[in-house]
Amino acid sequence: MNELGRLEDLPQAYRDELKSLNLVPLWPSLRGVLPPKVPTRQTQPTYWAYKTLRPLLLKAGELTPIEKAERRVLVLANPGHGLEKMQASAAIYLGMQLLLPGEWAPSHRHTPNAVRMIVEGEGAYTTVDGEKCPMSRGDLILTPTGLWHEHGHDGTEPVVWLDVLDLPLVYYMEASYHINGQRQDVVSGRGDRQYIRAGVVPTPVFGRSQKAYPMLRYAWTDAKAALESLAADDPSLEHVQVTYTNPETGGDAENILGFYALMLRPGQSLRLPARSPAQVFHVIEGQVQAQIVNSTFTLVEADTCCAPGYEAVTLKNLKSDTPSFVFVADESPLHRKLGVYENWG
Ligand code: 1HN
Repeated sequence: MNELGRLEDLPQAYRDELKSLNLVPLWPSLRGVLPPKVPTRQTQPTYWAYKTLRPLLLKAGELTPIEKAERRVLVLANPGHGLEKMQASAAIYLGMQLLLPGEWAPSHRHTPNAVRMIVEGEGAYTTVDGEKCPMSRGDLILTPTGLWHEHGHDGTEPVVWLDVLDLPLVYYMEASYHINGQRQDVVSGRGDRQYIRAGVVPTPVFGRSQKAYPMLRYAWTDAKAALESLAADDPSLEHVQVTYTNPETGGDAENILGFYALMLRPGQSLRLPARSPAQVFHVIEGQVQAQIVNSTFTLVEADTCCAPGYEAVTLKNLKSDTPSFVFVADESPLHRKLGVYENWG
């Protein structure tokens, strides 16, 4: 390939004059911003074990009262981006949040979209846009951009969930901000009850929901039943996966990140093709080995890992007699909207 001129090749006086005028020559940096064939990725394959993270999160519960935290979270940060950037990938933020019995995380709304995947504990709930959503292990709860949300806990044990946000992207766009609010009044009507069966949606006077996000809670019992039914329907089906969708539009549940649940049959090894979006894997049930570039991670329940884009990933169910279930988050909706989505096989 043709070697391009370096900054040092230019006379110092010329460089100084450019700099004083806020001008930069492109050619010394061209290969950096536009590398040949494969993008440069700071996202490293990274693994976070729940067993090691959990005691530190509970310790945060002792060290920092909820009033001093608003949201008590340990961020799962990718060292490739620098820990202080608090990103798992270019567009994905991950955090493990702890809410103790009786605690209250006050109402606010913000521009980044969030979802929560409930990891542990019963009795907590989040109120989103007036809808009180109970939290149980494996449930997915949306808090899309702009909707008020707050968390409460009427139970007796700590509750932990995984937050997945598009914060890094929205922050990069200089579009990230929040507004604090009042405690919400809980309204009647719950999307997880209204949209109880796929293919059959409520039609009041043959109209449709006016809500941009008609379904906010996706119970794990329902997602798991869908996966089991899909697997039983076709024993030869390799990729037993469901996408969390907006039941009114059939599109992705949120605008920027995509969310999926994947079932690995007993002993199954599944190769996911190299696609442009980065991905996150979180084991809801079972035990899974993830092969990502040169790393091999063994994930037990509640463990999480991430993979850079443009790399194939192989997931293996380490359970030989039971299925394993994985929650997946990725950047597909973003890549598709931007027109940069690719599947390299
Ligand atoms: C947020 O609002 C929550 O509402 C959790 O629970 C994590 C991380 C960054 C920015 C906002 C929440 C967050 C967050």
